[in-house]
Amino acid sequence: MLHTSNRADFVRFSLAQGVLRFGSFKVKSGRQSPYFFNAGLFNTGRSVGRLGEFYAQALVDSGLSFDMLFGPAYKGIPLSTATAVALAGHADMADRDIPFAFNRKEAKDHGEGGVLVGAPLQGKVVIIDDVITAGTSVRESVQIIRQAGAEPAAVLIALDRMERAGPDDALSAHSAVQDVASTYGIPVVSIASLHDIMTVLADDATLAEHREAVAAYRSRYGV
Ligand code: OMP
Repeated sequence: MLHTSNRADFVRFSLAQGVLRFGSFKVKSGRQSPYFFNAGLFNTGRSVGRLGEFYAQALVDSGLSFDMLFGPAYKGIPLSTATAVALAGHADMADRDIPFAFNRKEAKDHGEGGVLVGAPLQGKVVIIDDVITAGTSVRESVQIIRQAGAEPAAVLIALDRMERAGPDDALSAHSAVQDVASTYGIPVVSIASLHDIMTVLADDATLAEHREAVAAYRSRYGV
């Protein structure tokens, strides 16, 4: 199955690039996580090109209909660019040439001006990000897209950590990703998830030492 292999292949690729690491990491929520995914380490031409292909494949596999991409500053800028390039070369996209746009963090008062750069926001827009932690950047993107009269159609992320939001003594029943989907009424598509990381851990004997900590973290915080 192509879908499954795109997911597992992405986990293996992230491991090979040093983007996905096992160990002990304090994450934004304050939790001590046995793994960390640092998308900023896709930092060469070849690796960001391959990353774009993984995003493009996940979007095509989702079957969702869309007109363009939006990448929130800063991290979303190379992600949306690389994904648009990959979509242009994707066999299932026929002759479509997908436009993309991104925002500036600061509005310019000279030159072309404004906060938006790239193609005009119109139609069904896919927001591209790396990891959703609190959903702040998604909220801003949804506002920007709606203000332009366009329609947020989906959020496409690299990794869904599948963990419940909230403090330890009052864990939410939902993950940040599920909250984003229900708050805005749009699907969140991920290239891979914690589930796929665990599949690769189970398959790869060289990673056996990390299985227990990841499984324990998932049973404590997982959805
Ligand atoms: P936003 O702040 O919602 O854009 O989420 C990105 C944050 O997630 C960054 O602050 C990262 O430190 C964090 N993060 C990862 O990038 N990868 C992880 O595996 C876990 C986290 C996290 O802190 O939850």
